[in-house]
Amino acid sequence: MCGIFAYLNYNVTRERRYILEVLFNGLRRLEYRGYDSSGVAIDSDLTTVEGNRMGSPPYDAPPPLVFRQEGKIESLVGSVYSEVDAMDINLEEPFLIHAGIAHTRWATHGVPSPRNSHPQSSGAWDEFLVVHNGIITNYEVLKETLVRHGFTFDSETDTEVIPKLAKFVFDKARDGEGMVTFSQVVKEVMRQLEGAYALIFKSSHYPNELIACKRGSTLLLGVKELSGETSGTLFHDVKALTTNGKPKELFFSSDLCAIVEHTKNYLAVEDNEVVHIKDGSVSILKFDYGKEKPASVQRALSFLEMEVEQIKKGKYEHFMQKEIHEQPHSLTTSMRGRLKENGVNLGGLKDHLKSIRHSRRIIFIGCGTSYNAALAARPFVEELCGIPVTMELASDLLDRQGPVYREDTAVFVSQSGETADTLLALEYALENGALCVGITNTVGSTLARKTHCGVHINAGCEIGVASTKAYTSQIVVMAMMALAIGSDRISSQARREAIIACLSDLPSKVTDVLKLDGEMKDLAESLIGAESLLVFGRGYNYATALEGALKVKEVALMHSEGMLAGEMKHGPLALVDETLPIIVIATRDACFSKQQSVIQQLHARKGRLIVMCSKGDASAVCPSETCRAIEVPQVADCLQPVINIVPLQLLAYHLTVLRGYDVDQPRNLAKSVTTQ
Ligand code: G6Q
Ligand code: GLU
Repeated sequence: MCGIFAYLNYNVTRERRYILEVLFNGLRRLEYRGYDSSGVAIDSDLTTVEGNRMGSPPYDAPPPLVFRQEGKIESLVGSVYSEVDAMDINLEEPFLIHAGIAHTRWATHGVPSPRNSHPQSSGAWDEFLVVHNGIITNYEVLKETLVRHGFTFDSETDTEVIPKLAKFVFDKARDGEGMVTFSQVVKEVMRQLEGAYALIFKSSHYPNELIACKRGSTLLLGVKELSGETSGTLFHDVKALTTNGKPKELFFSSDLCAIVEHTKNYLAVEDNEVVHIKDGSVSILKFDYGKEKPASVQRALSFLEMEVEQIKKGKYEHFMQKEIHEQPHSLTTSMRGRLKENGVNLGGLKDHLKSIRHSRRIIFIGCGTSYNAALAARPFVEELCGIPVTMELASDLLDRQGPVYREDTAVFVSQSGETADTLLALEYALENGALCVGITNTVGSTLARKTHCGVHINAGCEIGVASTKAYTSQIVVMAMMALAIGSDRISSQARREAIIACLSDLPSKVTDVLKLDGEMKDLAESLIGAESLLVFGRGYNYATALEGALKVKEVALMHSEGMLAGEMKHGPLALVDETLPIIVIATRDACFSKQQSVIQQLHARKGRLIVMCSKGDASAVCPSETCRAIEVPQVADCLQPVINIVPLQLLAYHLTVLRGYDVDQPRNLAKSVTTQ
């Protein structure tokens, strides 16, 4: 949800057009997260500005050019180029050093509109500009104070207090001692802000400098040296890397997806840090508000294990389609280096396995698809670990303030690692003393940083809002986690070995099940006009029913419900007639005969049946010729959910395309839900 991007070139000449394109591309990479408006700020020059503005600005450099637009990024791009043209600004003008900032906004305070878009400004002459991700909770108080000091506000955003506060602090300091550094200004602003945020500041008083800081929201810095390339080395000292005057490019982003095409050397900014780029060097100050003086910190750059191909569609039409089809590969990368013949090796968990084994219960906590993945994992975690597992939707745990104890292991599952509800539940579990384990796809995410230990699912960047490959990789990672926790139980050794053998074979089985693509498209055609869809599952595949229905709901915008088949007679049966399509998952496992009986009962009520069954079972499970079968390869019962979800993902995808909806950015949804 929403995104920040900034680009600073140092000692390397870049034309204004090039700079704009880097900023626009950064925004395009962030687009998948969801947004409603966008904006950029770049430098002008005196000649272009003086012809367009009245009076004499109180600046140390020409005021910047700020562009803001509601709607899609391409409408911002179009309007920037036509405004630039109208203002007669030279797009080929070269800059040896330049700092540009950009933003995609997901409105929290004030409707989506150009005036509420970011960068938000300190006022006339745009002396301070800010892009912001998050919410400032005390903005009303700050606004009142600033209004009393003569500031007037142009937007309805909470953000606008930030650049105005910066100007207030700057003016006051200048009137007093005369000199104040950019980081001193931001430090003072930060001291006054409450809430969760990631911010980037640009100011004409500090030309060619940028400041980034955060509390809560994610912010990453990418560093690209243009001579003496740094790639291949794992860690660098940021200061050493950036104080040598060599040409370089620096990027700030809320997401690694926008950085990877430029550099793989990055650093995750931490809470209460102020990262200052000046003269091509990066300095980091960490504020501890109990103490007067901030401490300067040295940080190492990390190396990003991500390929540029992951952020491109390649031969596919949509990211969701690409991500469904790359599951054999994503599952392979999730297991790479972790699966051994007689066990698994999860580096991020090994020091905590003993504590987990001693815990009184495991609590799975997540939202949406990640919750469903945990639900799919629950039966085998209970079986292999012998520890009771309870399930919590993060928002519900918080609403109830449900009991969490020191003896609990709380496992947080989140693709993005940034979902606000999940992170708040994490804070709650930490306060209550539980051992907190993170399962996430996002290296450097808040979840990865704040949990005691965890496992990255390594599924690669997931761009489609509808989670697909992350879901299957989450299940596989939780299977490996269960194998690791239960590895001291001699009685289940044979079962563990069988699961390990099946895991190795799983990518090829997923390749098989993907061959159903054409069949699922046919099925989607027959369902285009349906108003509703039910999916019945039980046991290992109760989660498959929920997740399949969620996929159809969120992208195809069709009402669909996943239901526990055991509950059918307790209500849902009343809905059954010859028009309502019902998918029953009846692959071979301990629940097979119960599902056969469900099929018979639905058939007896003339239900419009579609049955998912194991290969070769179609004639045995379909009670009539009108019943459609989806035959899938059979794998170990506990891993069957990884196979069974694939045809449902394909069905949701084709239904969406056929119904003419946006596959990758469904209506009203964002990839990471960073508000409660
Ligand atoms: C699923 C959606 C959504 C998502 C949740 C949790 O297709 O993307 O249900 O799974 O919003 O997100 P995280 O897994 O990032 O916490
Ligand atoms: N709260 C800010 C606004 O509404 C920022 C929202 C965002 O994160 O995009 O403008």
